[in-house]
Formats: sequence, C-alpha cells, structure tokens
Amino acid sequence: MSRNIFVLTGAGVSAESGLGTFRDKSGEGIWARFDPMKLATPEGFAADPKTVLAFYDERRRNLRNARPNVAHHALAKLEMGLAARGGHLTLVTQNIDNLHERAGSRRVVHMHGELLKARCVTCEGVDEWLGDLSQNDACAYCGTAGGMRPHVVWFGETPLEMSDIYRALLRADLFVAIGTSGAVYPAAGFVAEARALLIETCEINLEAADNASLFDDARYGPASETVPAWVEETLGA
Ligand code: BJW
Repeated sequence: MSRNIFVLTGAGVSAESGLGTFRDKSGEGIWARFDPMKLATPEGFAADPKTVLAFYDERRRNLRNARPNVAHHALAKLEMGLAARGGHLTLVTQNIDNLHERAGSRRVVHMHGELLKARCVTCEGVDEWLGDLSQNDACAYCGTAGGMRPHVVWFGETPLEMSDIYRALLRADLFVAIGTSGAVYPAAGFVAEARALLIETCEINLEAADNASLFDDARYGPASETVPAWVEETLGA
C-alpha cells in the first residue's frame, strides 16, 4: 500500500548526534541554562545582539563537529523507500541543524530556519553562513552592514513555509512526531490538526511529550532505536 507520511522532527532526533535539546525532564536542556527570552526573541536580539550572535556562533561551531545519527539515516531511507513504492514523505523539522540533509534526505522543510544561513534585516536576503556572524558583517545582496542576523525563527516570529506545511498535512494519511516536546506552537498543534482531518497519528519520543494524549499510538525510547525500527516496519508493510 502506498503511503503519504508527514514526519515532524524536533531536537530529540539530533540529541544522539551531540546537539543539545531545549527542554528535557532531566532539567539539562538549553533553556534550563540560557534564558530563551534573551536569546531567542527579536527583543532579546535588539537589546544585546553581541550575546545572541555569540550563542549562535557557538552552536554553529558545535554543528560542524556533529554527525547525522542512525535516526537521520533511517528517515532518508524512508523518503527513498516510500517514493519507490509510489508514496511520499513530507519531512518538516523544527531543527536548525543540517543533519537530515547530511544523512541524505532530499527535501527538508526547516520551519524554524537554518543555522548555516544568515538574513539581512534590511533587504531580507538570505545567504549561506558557515563561520561566525558579527554586527559588522555586510549583506552580500544590498551591501548594508550591521543588519545580518541568524536565519532562525525566534518566539513571536512567524515560522517558515507554513502554507506548504498545512497543504502537505491535508494530503497525509499518517502524522508522526519524532523527538519533540510538544511545547512550542504552531508545531505542537499539528497533531490536533491531523486528528481533525482523521489522519492517523503516532508519537516517537524518549518520553511522553506535553501533547502525548492527542496521539493514537506511541513508541518510547532513544531515536537511534525507535526510528530505524519504525522505518523498517513501515517499509516492510
Ligand atoms: C529524545 C531524545 C532521544 C531527547 N531520542 N527523543 C499558544 C498557542 C500558540 C502559540 C503560542 C501559544 N503561547 C505562546 C505561543 C507562541 C510561541 C510558543 O509556542 N510559545 C510556547 C513556549 C508556549 N510560538 C511562537 O512564538 C512561534 N511563532 C508563532 O506562533 O507565530 C504565530 C504563527 C503561528 C502559525 C502560523 C503563523 C504564525 C515561533 C516559535 C519559534 C521557536 N524557536 C525555537 C528557537 C529556534 C532557533 C534555535 O534553535 O535557537 O525553536 S525555541 C526551540 O523550541 C526551537 C525548537 O525548534 C523548538 C521546539 O523544541 P523541540 O524540538 O520540541 O525540542 P525540546 O527540547 O523541547 O524537546 C526535545 C524532545 O526530544 C523531548 O520530548 C525529549 O524527551 C526528546 N528526546 N533525547 C528521542 N535520544
């Protein structure tokens, strides 16, 4: 049977690649150590751009040393396997890392932006950005200096590609959330929207997410075990 599967991933899928998660029940997530209102809002950036840029510089450097793990590879295999069977995978990630792409996923929707890109606040031009970002850097498109920021979506900003995401959800027959706490909207609301569309839903996570009660099915454990097992099962069915 061909399937049209919508997968939403969060920080948990990259946890075993050494990239930190934001909110873990252990209390060791990024937002337990750093204040998201100071580092992940446009107001925080306006008040102290140097600190915000340093926070993202450090994460960009960590990403350079990270490698995709078996969960990323399994999702790339799922994309190919479904296509070969006449199905389709929509892969939407809240992650700003590029580990899905580096594992071989062809089409990845980064609803919260991408760490290896910078955006000019003057002309909105988006450019690849692999090194540190400073307040003196100039935009490659309009030449304005002092207006470059990480191409990421902060609290209070509109996530990217929302029309394409909702359109893909309408076409899906299975919605799967992997490694996300279900704490941040609009992504946390996708499961309710899927339910309203009578789409089957499944949570794959280390532990129950905040919105766990809305899923029809759940598989708990590290993504490195649960995701490859689920992909094998799905492609074997
Ligand atoms: C493992 C694992 C392993 C660990 N294996 N699993 C009420 C309703 C609607 C909206 C709001 C609302 N109240 C407030 C809002 C607005 C706000 C919001 O949601 N706030 C909440 C705090 C309540 N949302 C926004 O402002 C968003 N914009 C918006 O709503 O615009 C309006 C709009 C909506 C719709 C259409 C058009 C317009 C923007 C949100 C931007 C979030 N930005 C961040 C930072 C991005 C850049 C960066 O990375 O620095 O995005 S915050 C952070 O949280 C990051 C993540 O993408 C996001 C979600 O986190 P995620 O991925 O779920 O990670 P964790 O750490 O929370 O969870 C990890 C999970 O993995 C856990 O469950 C672990 O158990 C698990 N895990 N190890 C498997 N080995």
